[in-house]
Amino acid sequence: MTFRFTALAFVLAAAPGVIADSTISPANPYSFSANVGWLNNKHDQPSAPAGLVVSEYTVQGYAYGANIGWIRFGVSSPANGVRYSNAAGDTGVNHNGTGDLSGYAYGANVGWISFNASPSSPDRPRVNLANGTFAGYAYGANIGWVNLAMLATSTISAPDTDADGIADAWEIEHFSNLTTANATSDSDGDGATDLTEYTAMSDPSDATKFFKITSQTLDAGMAKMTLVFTTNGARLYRLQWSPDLAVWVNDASGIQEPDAGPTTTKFITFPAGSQRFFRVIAIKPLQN
Ligand SMILES: [Ca+2]
Ligand SMILES: [Ca+2]
Ligand SMILES: [Ca+2]
Repeated sequence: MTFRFTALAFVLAAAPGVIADSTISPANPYSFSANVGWLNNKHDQPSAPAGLVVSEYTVQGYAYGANIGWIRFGVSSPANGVRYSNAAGDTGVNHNGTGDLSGYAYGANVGWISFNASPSSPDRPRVNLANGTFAGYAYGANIGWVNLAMLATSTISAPDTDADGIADAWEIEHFSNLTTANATSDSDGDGATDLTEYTAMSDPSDATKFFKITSQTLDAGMAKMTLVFTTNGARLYRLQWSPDLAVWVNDASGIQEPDAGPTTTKFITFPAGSQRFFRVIAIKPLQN
């Protein structure tokens, strides 16, 4: 009997979509300041934008406090099409893609509210990509600390006006336009399309970098395979095995967060058999 174990790296392409409403969870819309009370981050306005829209690159929209009125996180698109510079006329809250927030919100009655904190601070403002819950604090001189721990987003949006499956901000970040990259282009010629590189958050301009399994180690019991694969902190991962490349079975661990650093090590268990295939799927957080 021969045993064949093959490891593959796959990505799922997300369907293009337009986010027209707040991404904030209806059940968890509030943040809290001891000085001014509850802030509703999903408060609808008569006209767009309404509550907060958490995307891969920014947090846009408005929060509302009964005592202080509207707080603007970011309204128009960033000047560079990617993230706010937080220079005059280009202010807003940014998301680095891996959950950390930065930048400034502004309320006419309360002034600036800072989301900037040391990346190592346990109290830095951030969103958990696995479940959408916020954590940490923002700070304004006039309203004090704003506790984000009760707040959650249901989804993370990725505006895609040309509907090629690649977020506009990513296209502009890497190519400065919305036309170079599309669902079939492969700008660095590494065999991974630009859409695949976006979906896995690999570098579309470096042919040595693409989503791949870098090693596989079969346990002596023939029922456990340890895979090392390239990863990005802005993505989640699912391992699968197959007997025939037709039927794929999810690993019981479900969707998993990557390790810190450029690669992640996970294992998958499977029933004994003469032939087994394995793959890792990169998943856009809170989008699939
Ligand atoms: Ca696009
Ligand atoms: Ca490529
Ligand atoms: Ca590449």
